[in-house]
Amino acid sequence: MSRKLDLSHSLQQRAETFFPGGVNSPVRAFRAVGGEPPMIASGKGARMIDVDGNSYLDYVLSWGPLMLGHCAPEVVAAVAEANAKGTSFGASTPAEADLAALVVEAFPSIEKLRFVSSGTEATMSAIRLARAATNRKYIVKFEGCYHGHSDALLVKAGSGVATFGIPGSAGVPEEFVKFTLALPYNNVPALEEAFAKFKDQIACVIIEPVVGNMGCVPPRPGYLQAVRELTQREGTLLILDEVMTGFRVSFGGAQELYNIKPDLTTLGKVIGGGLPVGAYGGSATLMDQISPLGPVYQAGTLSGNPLAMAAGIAMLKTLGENRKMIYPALNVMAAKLVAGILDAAKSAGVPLVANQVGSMFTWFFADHEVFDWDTAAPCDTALFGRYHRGMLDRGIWLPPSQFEAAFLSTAHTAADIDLTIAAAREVFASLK
Ligand code: HOZ
Repeated sequence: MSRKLDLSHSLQQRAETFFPGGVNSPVRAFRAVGGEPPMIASGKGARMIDVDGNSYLDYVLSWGPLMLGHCAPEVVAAVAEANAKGTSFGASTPAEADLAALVVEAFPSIEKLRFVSSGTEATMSAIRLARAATNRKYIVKFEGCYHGHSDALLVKAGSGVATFGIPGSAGVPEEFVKFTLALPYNNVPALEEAFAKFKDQIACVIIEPVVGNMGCVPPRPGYLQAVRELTQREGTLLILDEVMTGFRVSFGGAQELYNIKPDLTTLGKVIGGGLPVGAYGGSATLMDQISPLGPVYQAGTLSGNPLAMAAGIAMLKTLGENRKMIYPALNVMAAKLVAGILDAAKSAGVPLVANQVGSMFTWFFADHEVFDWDTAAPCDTALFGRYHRGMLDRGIWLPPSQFEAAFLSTAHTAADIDLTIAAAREVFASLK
């Protein structure tokens, strides 16, 4: 079974003359799974079409933002309306506060926020604020968590850094990361030890409350509560990085799902409705330390961009108005998909385990529980690559890395789930 990819192939070759690896973000090059990365022509609902006319059922959804699928009519209409009025002004527009009001209502821990253009900017700025507010230098992150590509946060990171098996990034002087402590996820004693060793020196703990960037890895029961208690006890700020989980695992994010009140939250992906938006926010007291009210500088030409705000408002309004139906339905559908694929693997004798939180999930090619980076790393990535190629050949688009989460949208149907499980049965049978 193989698709025709002639046009994709020649366009990829052209792209390689312009971009490193032919891509503008490394994981898109499919290097970890092998095979040709198709060039996408369009998307509609749960499907994407490549330039050669092949259709794919999409479980990546632009790496999370597209909760309503591709070209959701509400989002398309809102962007078109905003577009007709002007694409960017470098001055404030009313839509910024409209989107902020929706965020603040959904996230009670956020009184004030700042819009930026990416998750990377959001986490980098939140950390700057945390250091300023505490007058401390050290930060704690967790192995396998990814918080964007700023220097201090690439240490033992997930996502592409994990996918390519590199410890961090070249070009980051060791002096720039000497205040970054990378600890194992889901491990309370390791955090206690760090607090004892760096007493009164840790500005913040930044964490993906449900990790998406080493594949989906949920917090063990009580873990986030322990992190919250320890940070509070030590005068350290807790930053929940909800770029992936915000408006995804629940309307109010992981902090609503697990009942955790962080000091700062970072958001992105879903809040931009598929356009580039990030945000960081927290109490008014903390956020008022940001320029021009306070001494912490952060700025952006396209921050609060009117098209992105319009897309975000349409997305959050639609999700908010239908949240009682959307989130439970996605959870049930995802559970059915996850169980169906596990069953298919079992029948074929392929070792596979899975993690799922709401509409975020990962199947790991392993026969042990995956709860941190040390348990994620030994998964059979070669087998994952063969599985990925087999599924793609059958029109199923999965994340091109063992260490990325897959997602569902409201555009996916029960028939899509059945079709995906049937495709997986064929692929698992061919893996022997
Ligand atoms: N931050 C996204 C989820 N891991 C990946 C996007 C990318 O690296 O292109």
